[in-house]
Amino acid sequence: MAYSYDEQNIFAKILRGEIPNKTVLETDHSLAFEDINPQAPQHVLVIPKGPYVTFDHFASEASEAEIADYVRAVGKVAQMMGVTPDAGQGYRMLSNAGPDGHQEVPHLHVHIFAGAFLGRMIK
Ligand code: DGP
Repeated sequence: MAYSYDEQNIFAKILRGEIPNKTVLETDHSLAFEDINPQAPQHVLVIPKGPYVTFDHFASEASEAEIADYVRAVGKVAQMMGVTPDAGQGYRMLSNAGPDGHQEVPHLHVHIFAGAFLGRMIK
């Protein structure tokens, strides 16, 4: 499966520093920042720095170092948000992919929602 990555997507511009963002965490291969249109009291996006469109694209083409960094960044952000189930709260992770998944920005991102009871689905 060939994926074509659009270098002009908004998250690519954020990674190049062309658009500002409210950074929560930056690592060698990942960036986490606040969603511009929060759907919960806390809503953070975590993206890999590499040019990957979706999770399956990332999983098939990213290096072990990128994958390890990204998975750890996602978990670390939840811990930094202070919302882990161990802290008595909880969170939701979501990654939309492609047209049927209602993906608006074609650069892999995991949403982390928290800060309120989320019900069964919020997006
Ligand atoms: P999705 O539908 O999963 O592709 O969600 C894309 C998310 O990206 C959406 O929740 C809004 C967010 N978003 C779009 N443009 C910007 C931006 O310029 N800055 C930030 N921080 N978030 C953005």
